[in-house]
Order: sequence, then C-alpha cells, then structure tokens
Amino acid sequence: MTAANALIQLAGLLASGGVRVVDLTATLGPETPLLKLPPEFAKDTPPVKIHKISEYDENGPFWAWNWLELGEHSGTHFDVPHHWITGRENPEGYTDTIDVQRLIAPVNVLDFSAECAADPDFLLTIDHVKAWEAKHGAIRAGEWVVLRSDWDRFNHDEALFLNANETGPHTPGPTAEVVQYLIDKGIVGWGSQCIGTDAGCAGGMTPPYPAHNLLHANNRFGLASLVNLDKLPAKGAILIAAPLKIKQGTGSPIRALALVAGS
Ligand code: 23J
Ligand code: MN
Repeated sequence: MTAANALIQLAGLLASGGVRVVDLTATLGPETPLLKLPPEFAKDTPPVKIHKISEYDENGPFWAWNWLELGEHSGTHFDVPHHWITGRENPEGYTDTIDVQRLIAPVNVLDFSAECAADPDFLLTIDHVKAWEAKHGAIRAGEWVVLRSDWDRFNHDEALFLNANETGPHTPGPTAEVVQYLIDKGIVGWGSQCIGTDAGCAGGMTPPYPAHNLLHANNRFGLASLVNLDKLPAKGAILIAAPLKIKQGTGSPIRALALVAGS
C-alpha cells in the first residue's frame, strides 16, 4: 500500500469509527493538581487561572474568549529536553525546535496498575519490562512507552494525586536503570499518569529525577498526567502528543490523543 492510500484508508476509518480517538488528557483548570517541590526549591508552578475577556457581554457582545495564566508543566503536559539541565545544550530541545516527525508514534502501554494499587511507591524495573516484552512483544525504536498505573483515578483531588506525607510524595515511576534501558532501545519518550515522569521518591535516586535527567540528556520526551490508559491495548495504538510552539519553551500542556482499532 502506498502512503497516499494508507492515509485515505486511515481517514475513512476515522470517519467510520473503525479507528477510534481516545482522549488521554485531563481537563485543565483551577483544580488541576500541580507539582509541589521540596521546600529547598522554593519556587513552584502557580495555579492555573482562566480569565474571562468576554462572553457575549459589554466586553464583547458577540463573542466569548479567555486569557490563560498557567505554568508550562501544568496538567497533562509535555516535557522537552531543555526542561532539564542535562538537555540544556540541545538546539532541538525547546518546544519550538523539537522534531515533530517523532511526536506521532506507536505506544507501548505497560500495565502495572495492580502493582501500583498495592504499592504507591512501585518502581518499574528492567525485569518488569523484559517480562512485559516477553508477553506483548519488543519495544522498538521510535515508539512511546507509558506506565499504566491508573493514577488518573486520583486526578480530581490534588492531595490524593500527589499522595504526600511527612516522608514525601508516594507515587509510582521508573528506576534509573529502566529509563536507560528504554533510551538504549531508542524510544521517543516516556509517559506517566502521575504529576511528573519520575516517581515520587525520585529526588533521592541516582541520578536525582532519573527520568528527567536521562531522557532529556538523550533528546527524548516526557509526558505527565496522562489519563485513560486503561482504554488502550498493550500494543497497537498510536499516540499523538505535541506541545504548544512556545518560543524557547520547556514544555506545555497538551491534548494527548491515541488512535486505537475500533471493536
Ligand atoms: C521541575 C522539577 C522537578 C520535577 C518537575 C519539574 C516535573 O515533574 C515536571 O513537570 O517536569 S519532578
Ligand atoms: Mn513537566
């Protein structure tokens, strides 16, 4: 099949529902949970604000529009390499310079939701990924990898979502070793259903925040606060994730979408 024919066929399948679009995005608004860094890093991202300009009123009789006040790393969002010091020298590492050809790619959905429910500090290891690959097939270069923790069930409540106590945040994520293992496979990026790409305890890992450190050192991307991964197959879906083209931006909220074969 030629590429032109493939696109025509895809368009037909989208129109008929033979291919379905799954929304992997949480609603972005004042209630959106935001990262709370340890107190030594005093500056956090501020709450999302949606300011009304007009809504068919004296400020605009026929139109409604808002202006937004929000951090780049708010809600369902994209991390580009310049977000981390290890990616700072990468000219393709900003939201306006990344290679968009890489953003639409097959997604491997690693379902460890049962393990995460049993242990909020669950860490994904190389052995977990090898066992997953033995069952579902190899993770290949150019593909996305996302950890299905089903943490989106807490997205409505910041305290539940961050799950922090006096010993810090308790949310699942990857080990440094598994991040490097996936980078070596050539993945385009790594996604999480938690507040960030790293585990809650990742500040104490070596290196600190290994998903951020290693992914962005190697020109790979991060996705955070994804929802609805339980609606995706382990393999076979295509993930579409693209940040706003912010000038020299470090990330942005996204509308993350997946294409899946209809049933
Ligand atoms: C800044 C510092 C630490 C972290 C993060 C941001 C994120 O998770 C993020 O949203 O990129 S862990
Ligand atoms: Mn981020």
